[in-house]
Amino acid sequence: NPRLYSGMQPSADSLQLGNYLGALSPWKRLQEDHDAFFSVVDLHAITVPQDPSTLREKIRRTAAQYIAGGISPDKSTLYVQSHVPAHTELAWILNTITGFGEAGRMTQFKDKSSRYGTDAASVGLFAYPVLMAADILLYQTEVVPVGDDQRQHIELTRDLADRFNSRFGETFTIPEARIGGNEARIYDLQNPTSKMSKSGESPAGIIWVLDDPKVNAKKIMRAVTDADGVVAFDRENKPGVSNLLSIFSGLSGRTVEDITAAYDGQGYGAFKKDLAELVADTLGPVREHANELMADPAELDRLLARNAQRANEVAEATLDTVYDRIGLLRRA
Ligand code: AQP
Repeated sequence: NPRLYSGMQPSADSLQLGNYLGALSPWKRLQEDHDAFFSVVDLHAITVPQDPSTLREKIRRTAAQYIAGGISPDKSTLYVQSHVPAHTELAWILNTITGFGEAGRMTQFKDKSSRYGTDAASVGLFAYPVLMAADILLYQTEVVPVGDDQRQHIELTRDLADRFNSRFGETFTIPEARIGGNEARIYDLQNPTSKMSKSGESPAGIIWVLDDPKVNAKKIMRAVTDADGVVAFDRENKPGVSNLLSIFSGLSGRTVEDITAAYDGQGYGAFKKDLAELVADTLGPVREHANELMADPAELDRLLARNAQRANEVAEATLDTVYDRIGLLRRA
């Protein structure tokens, strides 16, 4: 089976609906016919300030949501990034072949550093995409399923792999991004032109996977729409309704055309009510299962340790080749 890698940051108490639709649900499908590695990227999360007293809990909660969302720790390798030291070791090496200007062009860095201010933005935040390249390349990954916002980072990963291969000899597989349809970019419910994000600012605009299903249903009912009352997909002129259609389609597996036809001439009320139910019915069981897993952290830690062992074996093999290619003296 083709090798697949992806990950998410444990940067909040819960994942948000964009993480669920743009990443977790495609992962679940893809693990069936891929040799999949899914990591909780804790080292990425600390590129912006995290509270040490809650970070550990967030790491476990993220892993629990992977499992509750359908990732099988027997079929797939599900582990915590920092449990595999090769990620940081390879990242350092890739840093040395990454251009300063090249890294500076990453739009995610520009967005996040403007939020924190240039002085508060760390070198780690700047190097974030290089660590991500290391994550992917260590596993000789062929397929990287990510949301649309990660397109530029995958391009950089491909460039770095290609550069390394031509400078030092064939070492890395060149990975391909697998980006979904409409559901690959979910927007904030209150501000439907900016992406839904764990670090987003509007509490009413973010659907949290682990939130009370009733609260999530209410947020859908209150989502921003427009005055014309027609359920139609038009990202430019009807960003709110289009976003709700993406969510509906992503959760139900129905096409946008099918959904717009079903609500033709009915206004937004019935459409929102059905979507609110769909969101609550989909995320409710994920929340319950995640809470069950969280109730036994020792068992969760054991599972993560077992999976990290497998990840380490694959990652160390790549790192050995890398050290050899660049002429380092590998520790005996
Ligand atoms: N709004 C979104 N729509 C579709 N996909 C999304 N993803 C994130 N937001 C959306 C996808 O989720 C995966 C993991 O993301 P991450 O946790 O590594 O970091 P992120 O992309 O920066 O996600 P957030 O929620 O916005 O986190 P913060 O606020 O901490 O930066 C990726 O595959 C991403 O595409």
